[in-house]
Amino acid sequence: MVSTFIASSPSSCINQLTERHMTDRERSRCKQSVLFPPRSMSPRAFVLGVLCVLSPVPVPAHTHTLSLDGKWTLTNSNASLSLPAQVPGSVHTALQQQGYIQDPYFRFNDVSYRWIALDNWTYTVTFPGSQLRDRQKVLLVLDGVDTVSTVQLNGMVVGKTDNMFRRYDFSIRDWLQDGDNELKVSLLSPVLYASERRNAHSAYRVPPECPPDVQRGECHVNFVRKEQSSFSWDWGPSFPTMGLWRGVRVEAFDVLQLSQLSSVPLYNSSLSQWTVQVQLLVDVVLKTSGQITLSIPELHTEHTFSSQFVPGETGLSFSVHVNTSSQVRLWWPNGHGEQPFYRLLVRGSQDGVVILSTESKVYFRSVELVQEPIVGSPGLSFYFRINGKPVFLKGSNWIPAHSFQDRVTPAVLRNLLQSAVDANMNALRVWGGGVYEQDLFYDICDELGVMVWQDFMFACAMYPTEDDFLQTVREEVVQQVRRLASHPSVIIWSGNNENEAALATDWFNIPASQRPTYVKDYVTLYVDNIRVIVQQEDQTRPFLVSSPTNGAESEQEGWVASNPYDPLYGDTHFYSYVQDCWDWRTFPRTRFASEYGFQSWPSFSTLQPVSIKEDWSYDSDFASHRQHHEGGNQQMLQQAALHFHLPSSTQASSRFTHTLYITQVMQAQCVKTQTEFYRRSRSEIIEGKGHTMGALYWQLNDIWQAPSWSSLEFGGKWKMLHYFAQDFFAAVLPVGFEDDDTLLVYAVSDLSQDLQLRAVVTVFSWADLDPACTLKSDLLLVPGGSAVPIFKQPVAALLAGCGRCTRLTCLLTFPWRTTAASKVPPTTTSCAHPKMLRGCRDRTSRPRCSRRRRDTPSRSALPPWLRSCGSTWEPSPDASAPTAS
Ligand code: BMA
Repeated sequence: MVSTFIASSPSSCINQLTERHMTDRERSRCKQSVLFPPRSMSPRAFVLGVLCVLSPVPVPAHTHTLSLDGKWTLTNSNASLSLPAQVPGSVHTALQQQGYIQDPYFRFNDVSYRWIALDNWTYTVTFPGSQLRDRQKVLLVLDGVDTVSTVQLNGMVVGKTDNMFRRYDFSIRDWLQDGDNELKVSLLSPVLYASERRNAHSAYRVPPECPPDVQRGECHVNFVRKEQSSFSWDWGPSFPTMGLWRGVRVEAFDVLQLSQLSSVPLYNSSLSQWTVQVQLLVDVVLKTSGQITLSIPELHTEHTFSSQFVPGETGLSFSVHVNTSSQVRLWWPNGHGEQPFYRLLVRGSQDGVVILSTESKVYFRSVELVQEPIVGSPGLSFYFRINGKPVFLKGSNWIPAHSFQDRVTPAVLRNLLQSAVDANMNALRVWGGGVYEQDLFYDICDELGVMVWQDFMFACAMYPTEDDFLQTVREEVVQQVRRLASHPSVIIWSGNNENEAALATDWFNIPASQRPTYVKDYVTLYVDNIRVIVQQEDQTRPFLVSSPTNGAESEQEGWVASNPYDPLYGDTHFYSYVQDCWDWRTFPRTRFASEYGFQSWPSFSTLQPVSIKEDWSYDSDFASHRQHHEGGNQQMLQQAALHFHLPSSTQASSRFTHTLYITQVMQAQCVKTQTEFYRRSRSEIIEGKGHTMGALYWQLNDIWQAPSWSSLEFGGKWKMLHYFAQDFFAAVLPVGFEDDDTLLVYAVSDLSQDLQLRAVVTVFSWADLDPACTLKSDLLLVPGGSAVPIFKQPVAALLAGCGRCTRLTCLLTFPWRTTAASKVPPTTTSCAHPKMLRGCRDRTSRPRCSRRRRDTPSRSALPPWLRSCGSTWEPSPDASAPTAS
């Protein structure tokens, strides 16, 4: 007997009707759902069933899929609460939607609603069993359970879950009834479960036991395979979520079905040929044989393979050699080219009958992580070559966009990722304390040319290595690599966030005698398990064990380097809140800066909906409650005070909003200084250090309305930093800085082609918008992908040559003259901290400052804090004083 299955999600849908039985409307709806799969589909729609075939070939049988997404019932442990709940969804969201709780983000509700995650909750739904039991195999597929649960069908336990990052398939045919079937997913409190697991691990502790008090979080999250930041983080609240956070469905089939399709391109430079490695994961019920045809029509490539299907879950691998006479268009990161894709068609047949048919996108790009000796420098390089071209990674770090993942809509994702691209970013690191993002995240990154540094979800902790823990992690890693491998945006896998550093620099006061135990656990988890699996599953991408790490050098040192922050190797994370951030000498001249940053507050319009009038002061309980980084609010003021006069309005609400604003000014200027330092260090080796090839600041987005290192506020609004990023990540950038009382201007170019550039330094008095003088360099060659000094002059001589200029009375701007059409942002530098400046008038004298000659730079080209005067400052319209509501 021959049977057909229709390919796995997202490009399949199910049913019990053949296409012949479909109405035109159903057929068209079906085709649409293949192209644009709905977020959820009601059980009724699925009971009706729609047959989707991607080819017009007659189909004798098929997979029958019944979606269980939609309305379920949610009950707490003593049944005092019972309410409708949406799947996919979470307990918190359901309680809020049904009016049992307020907005969890309002004021102190994270603490008020702590009880939710201390209770156990059960999701229940019923579904019809008819037509499912006729099939040879029936699977209950749970795409994401958060987290620890027992799954029962008609009172029988059919499976258990303990990992929110895995898909679970449970065989349920034997427990199905013809009529209604009751499915129950009983979730344990993750907080209580974590505590039990910790208590069971008595031989030695697995730190940290709990987060710092300032985070108001829960303990032992490292014992549960769930979003680590859901028990609180230094930028986020504690909402230990529970729920069915991804889809649920029943799949019934007779012979086989495809559960996964992935494809990765490999380039053979000696043959100048691309090969696409295609992997099909097939769930086979009955032994059968057939033919698989893989084709990329646009590249005139088609290969047919004979296959044996043996019962069980089988991985089938095929190498599709692309026709060498076809011109392959490559996928490039944003700013380096386009992001074209090709259609890969997969067709399975037996005796001329289609038994499998699906398609996916295939992109062509190669990636190498280059770690090799550098002339004139000890250590090793650390940079990415994409399609053979060294690329400087410009971007930031991504954290979960909401505590409740069901609230991360396609619009939210698209808005945040578009903002990254609008700020000239080409890379994001999906940080290891959050979640492996949903498919759409990577689809958008593919489309926009955003490279993804993908961490595995382990952060800032030691982890247990019991067999069951390792086993669930192994399954998680296999599944995630297979799910994400086809995305060209993903350019590197990385084992964890900061766990090598935590061990190497002893964050957790581990006694020296016990250190070998922890190093052994570390190597067991990240090297012997995760690394081995990733390298088996994906030979096309580099794997790093941690971030920060010394990379190849860490490996030499037994995977835990003595100093994983060494600027001569690998990547670094660097934070310093106390030193003057305008002094670039305080920054490490690293090979690759994967984290650095400064906090700021979000704007008042973002805070207002989750606060009330009494919260609107910098020393309110609310202001300290939302600050989860010890001393953070004071650090921001101290850093701002190094450069600016702090707000001193006697009106409390104005003082508050002005203070929010000044923290954003401080943050923007600090991150700009640091990023410009990294970008101008790409071509130099100074005192053995340099060749910096990446600047990913911490952090892109926010999880709630609170102070953090982000450049985008919760809700997507741009902080001042994000506007600055648009400039400091521009493809061609002038960087001005002082070294030993000498002004230097560097030209940084990420372009492929060479440029002819002339630096034009214009000196202004703070008292007047007419330039005091202008100096020009010769026209100089700036090679593509380089940073070169193009202007150098002692500051004293430069200012003295400009009439009555002094450090305190004048500022410098660098508009550019370039032979290329590329947009170059104007850059401005002050020779002194604004609070010390002389000559700039306060607001009452502003009319005088509006005089401007036509050929002088526009006032709006200056950063906002320079647009106003140094002795005072002016908030943006956003930061206007609040009105009480
Ligand atoms: C880094 C990150 C996060 C943290 C950030 C700011 O270490 O990996 O853990 O939120 O610093 O402290």
